[in-house]
Amino acid sequence: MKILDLVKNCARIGISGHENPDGDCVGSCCGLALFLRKALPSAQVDVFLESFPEALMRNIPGAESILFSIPADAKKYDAFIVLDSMPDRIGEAARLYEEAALKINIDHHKTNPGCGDAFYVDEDASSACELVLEVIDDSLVNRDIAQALYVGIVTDTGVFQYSNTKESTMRTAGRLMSYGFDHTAVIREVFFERTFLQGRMLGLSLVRSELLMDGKCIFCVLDGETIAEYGASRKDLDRISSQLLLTEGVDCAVFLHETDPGIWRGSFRSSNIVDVARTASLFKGGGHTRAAGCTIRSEIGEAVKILKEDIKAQLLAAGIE
Ligand SMILES: [Mn+2]
Repeated sequence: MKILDLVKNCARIGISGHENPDGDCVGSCCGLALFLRKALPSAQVDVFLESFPEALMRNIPGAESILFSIPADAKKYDAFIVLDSMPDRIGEAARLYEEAALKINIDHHKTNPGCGDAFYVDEDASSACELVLEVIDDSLVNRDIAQALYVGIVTDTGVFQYSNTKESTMRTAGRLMSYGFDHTAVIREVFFERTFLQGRMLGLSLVRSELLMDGKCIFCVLDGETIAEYGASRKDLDRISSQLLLTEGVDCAVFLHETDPGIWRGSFRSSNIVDVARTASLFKGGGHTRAAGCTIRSEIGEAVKILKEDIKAQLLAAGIE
């Protein structure tokens, strides 16, 4: 796919990505928007996203022009592009996608079958940003576009740590670095830095977690009351599952937290064996083999039982335990 072949005659182009946007989501949306504004100077290119951490705002060029709400009288778009997600996970922007004359979807989630009039889904890609770099024209890439896309690759590979990091990913990242942005600041601020409250919530989660299945699974459940006690909200609970997974001997990490009374967010990570996309799909969630998530609306005790049974079955099937 070359994106300009599809949208070169469009006067109004909308872009969005998934709810609770991460570095790959924001980076891919901004990288693509910066490119389209450069390639099609007379076109209007708008990006719609939910709010996201300040560190992404500072480190992703173009993020300052993102729209966080949809005007009631929003005109129809000639093309609407959904990145890093299926169109049903983009919140209110789904309406703009549905109304658009041309619907385009670019994603790297293996649970996405491909949506819209034109789609490019490659589950082997490290990130949506890597796919955006493939569909835009090399000759127009500049430092800002390179930095936006680099943030997404860094985020989704866990700074080149996860198994989705390939030789080609490193080459792509190297190519982006050659544009000369401050890559050390990007990695520190986007990936490693956390707020004081995020650190406290991580500490609390580690204390509250339990080891199961002969130490192969780590499990933590934080209810809404506990979260409120610390004055924390969803953004203060980012990346906890990845930290739990760093426990020696653990293959699968589960972090469940109550976002609203009776509604829970499940975040899953694994290192080698458990396919957590399968686990998340038990509650209509999705993601990747090694990183996935879901929303749980059923009784939590029962849900915990179902999750544990699935993980245990997968470990047993692999001859572990
Ligand atoms: Mn992604």
